[in-house]
Amino acid sequence: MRTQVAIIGAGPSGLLLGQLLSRAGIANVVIERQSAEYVLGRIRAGVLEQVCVDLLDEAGVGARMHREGLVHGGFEMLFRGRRHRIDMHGLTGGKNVMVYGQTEVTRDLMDARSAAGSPTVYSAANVAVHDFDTAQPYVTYDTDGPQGRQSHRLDCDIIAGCDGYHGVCRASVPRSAITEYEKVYPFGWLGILADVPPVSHELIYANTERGFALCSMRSPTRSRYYVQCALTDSVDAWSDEAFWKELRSRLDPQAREQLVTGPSIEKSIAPLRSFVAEPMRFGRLFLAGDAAHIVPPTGAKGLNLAATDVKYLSSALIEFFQEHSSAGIDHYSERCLRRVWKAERFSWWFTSLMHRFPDTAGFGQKVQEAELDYLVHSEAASRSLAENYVGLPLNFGE
Ligand code: RFL
Ligand code: PHB
Repeated sequence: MRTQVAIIGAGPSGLLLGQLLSRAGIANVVIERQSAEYVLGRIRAGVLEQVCVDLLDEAGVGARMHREGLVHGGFEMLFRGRRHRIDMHGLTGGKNVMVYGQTEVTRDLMDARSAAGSPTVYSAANVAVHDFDTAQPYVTYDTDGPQGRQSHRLDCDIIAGCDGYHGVCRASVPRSAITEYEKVYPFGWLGILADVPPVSHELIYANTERGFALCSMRSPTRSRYYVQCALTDSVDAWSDEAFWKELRSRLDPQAREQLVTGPSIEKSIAPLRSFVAEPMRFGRLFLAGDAAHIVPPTGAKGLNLAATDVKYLSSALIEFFQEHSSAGIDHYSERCLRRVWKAERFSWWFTSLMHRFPDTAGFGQKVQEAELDYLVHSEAASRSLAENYVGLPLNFGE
């Protein structure tokens, strides 16, 4: 089999890239290790920047998002028992974010891909990328069918590594060609999804003596909540009752009263990590999204960064195939990394500000509260937070 772009991974990066390329008439095949149901079962991001919303529109998959997504013009910061609103809309000259789950984005992209008849291989085993330092790269993988296990080879011009943090693409690059920067945080997020109305119509980010908490949502009837937990905690040890009790203890009196609890429909623990691999291009192999970088979820930047990598990559590949120019692909890595590091900086800062660290005790908490007090009362500081939260423009600093 032959295609122009072999895309490894059917997460949001791979599916969005496939959609943008297909619309430009560039042939692509998506190869995914898991089944489609498994991919749709992962509960992850919930907040989309305007740039990401625009990209989903450009890809022709924005209709349901505009119908069902929730437009938010602000969010709340809770500390010392009181909430303070950050008026994103007012502070950024009219920008908002869209609350619409990654699961729904993925479903919309999968539906568009099958409607367009673009080939996708799910449940592919032993995916391997070859010869990407030449002009004839290829991908091999196995599938299970009625005749047993079959091996396949996909020849291509370009390989897009959209296979997430644990994928095969970055791992296939010689160690001497790649530099990795990493910071691991000494806590995780325990998250639950429940069919109960959200405690507030906007997100609440809470800094408390018991640790961080986040009140988010997926719809007017579905809530997503997180509490900071120890890395050694196991999901099974957290009953729903224990979760609700812990969340309630981290809220202000009004929210505590308004909190509606119910059985969880998903519960998981995510470790927090900052990670960047440089560069993001190795010959004919291009990394995009979590395959190249991870941010802690505090700033809601992961999916958004994946979307902007894909925008840069699709534009560069369209230029490559249609205008026979390699200017875009030559500039890809540098262009992405400038944006990536700004999001890394913001996510690290917001994480450091909002969480309880084991080694800083009372002093650290007091300094955080002083910074939060400054943040919500200084218009300049609030604007900087709002500007980063809604997302920097696609061509920022260019
Ligand atoms: P994904 O989503 O991990 O998809 C990669 C896909 O590649 C497949 N794969 C392979 N396929 C073939 N062969 C192999 N060898 C393969 N190895 C892996 C995987 O099965 C998978 O389907 O990466 P992608 O597409 O780059 O998307 C990135 C986003 O998923 C991620 O950045 C966000 O979820 C991060 N994130 C958030 N981002 C936001 O922008 N806003 C948020 O509000 C937000 N909240 C979050 C988050 C991530 C979280 N967790 C669980 C880490 C909240 C949480 C709790
Ligand atoms: C979510 O709704 O899952 C969510 C929202 C905001 C974040 C992280 C996660 O910062």
